[in-house]
Order: sequence, then C-alpha cells, then structure tokens
Amino acid sequence: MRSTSYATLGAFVLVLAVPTSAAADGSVIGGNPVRVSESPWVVALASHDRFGTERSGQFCGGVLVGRSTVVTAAHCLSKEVLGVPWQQVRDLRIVIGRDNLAGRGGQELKAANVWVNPRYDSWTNEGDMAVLRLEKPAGRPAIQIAGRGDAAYRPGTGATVYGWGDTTGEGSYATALRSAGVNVLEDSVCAGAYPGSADGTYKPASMLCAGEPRGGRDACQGDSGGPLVVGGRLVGLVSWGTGCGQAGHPGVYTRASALLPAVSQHGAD
Ligand code: 4AZ
Repeated sequence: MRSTSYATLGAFVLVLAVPTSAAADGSVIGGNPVRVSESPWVVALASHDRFGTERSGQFCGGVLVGRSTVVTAAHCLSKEVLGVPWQQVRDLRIVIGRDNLAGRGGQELKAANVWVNPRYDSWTNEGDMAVLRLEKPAGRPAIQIAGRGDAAYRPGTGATVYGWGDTTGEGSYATALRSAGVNVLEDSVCAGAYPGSADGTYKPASMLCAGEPRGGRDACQGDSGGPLVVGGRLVGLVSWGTGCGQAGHPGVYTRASALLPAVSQHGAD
C-alpha cells in the first residue's frame, strides 16, 4: 500500500516477516507453504504485461467469495500499483488453483466486470475493496464472508493470512502460496498504532486489526487483497500497515463484513 517503507510499489510481498523474536522462541520464521487445494478460494491477480511472466505476473491476492465473484483490495487496482489506470491493463487475469506461480497449474480467468470502490480513500485507506466478476464460474469452492457480529471477529481469535508476497520484506517474492497465523487484535491496538499518519488511519467500522504483539508473522506487499480467515470464514482482506512484521505495527485488513453490500451489488451470485 502506501507504506512509504517500500521502495518498490508495484512489486509485491507476503511476508511473514522475519523476527528475531520468533527465531528466539523457536517458531517457524515466515509462515508455512500451503496447498491451494486446501484453500481453493485463494486467488492471485496477475498481468504479464505489467509484471512479467515470471511468477505468472502476480501482483496481488484475491478471494473467491461466490462461484464467479472475487474480492480484492481497491489499492491493488490503483495507478500507483499498476503504473496505469486498471482499464489500460489489457491482460488482467485471475489465477485460480495454481500453487506455484512458476508453473501453469489451475486456470487463468478474465474479469467480465471490475468494480473498484469509488469511495476508497487512499489517505486513510478506508474502503479498500474491489469486486471482480469472472467471465465464467471458477468451479472451485468459495469462502463465506463472516457476517457482522460473528464471533470470528473477536479479539484474541487465531486467524490465518494467505499470500504469494515477499517473505523477507526486502523483495524476496514467494513462488509458492504461504500462510501465517496471526491473532485478531483489539481495535484499540491499531487505533493507537495508527491514529492518522502518512500510512493511514485506523477506522474500526471498516477495518480489522491483526498481528502478533511481538511482531513476526504478518502480511506485506504482494499479499494485498488476499484473505484473512478464521474457522473457514473470511474476516479480512490484506490492506495496509507500517512495514511488515514489526512489533507495535500490526497488519490492517479490510473488515470482510464491510464487503457484503458491494458483493451483493456487484458480484455475480
Ligand atoms: C502493502 O504494502 C502492505 N504488514 C500490505 C500489508 C501490510 C503492509 C503493507 C501489513 O501492500
């Protein structure tokens, strides 16, 4: 996102960054590889034209929430990320069912319709959502969006974030899908960390705070638009944060329940 700490906007990352702290307590640094077959609703957004053929042209994540409906972050389709307005990207593709971006498994579908939230605020990062209608059904199971008031949003809940982003925070992009466990945090944690700065402003009604108090496991550039999942339900989309995996700077997600009106209005089913 607009995190100024990234020199390479337009290139991307999932990090499950880093932490000396995680190393010290013996946990796995940087999350774990996962199979797309076990999380078939995780998709990649790609453009060979803009991002090259290596790694299938991946530049963001997305989530299948209906047979032909994918949600992602609005900022993924921004000029800042793509270099041009999204309408000028001739080969925007949704990559479905491909574990390894260096391979050709699964399928690449076009979007029949793209809705980017016109109220997305790139200053606060509020409203970071877009809905893509696929040219045809993906033929894979979709994930259910956790409704407002679902216990999955409760602070302290264990969640999993998925993506193909950078695994170091320094531009080492993953080719295989990875996931990391993070905790849903109190809104007050992100409100305190992000009261309003160049990186964004935490708005609890439409954002969700998740991470690890000591830092470590987290999402990062390249994971944007991808899913944060609790108990098989979608609770967030990777959106923004200051850095990746830093103590005191949790990840901020688009609150999945805030997607529901847009999905019913702009999705396919
Ligand atoms: C990004 O730049 C980004 N650590 C996404 C997530 C986070 C930071 C940055 C959260 O797309």
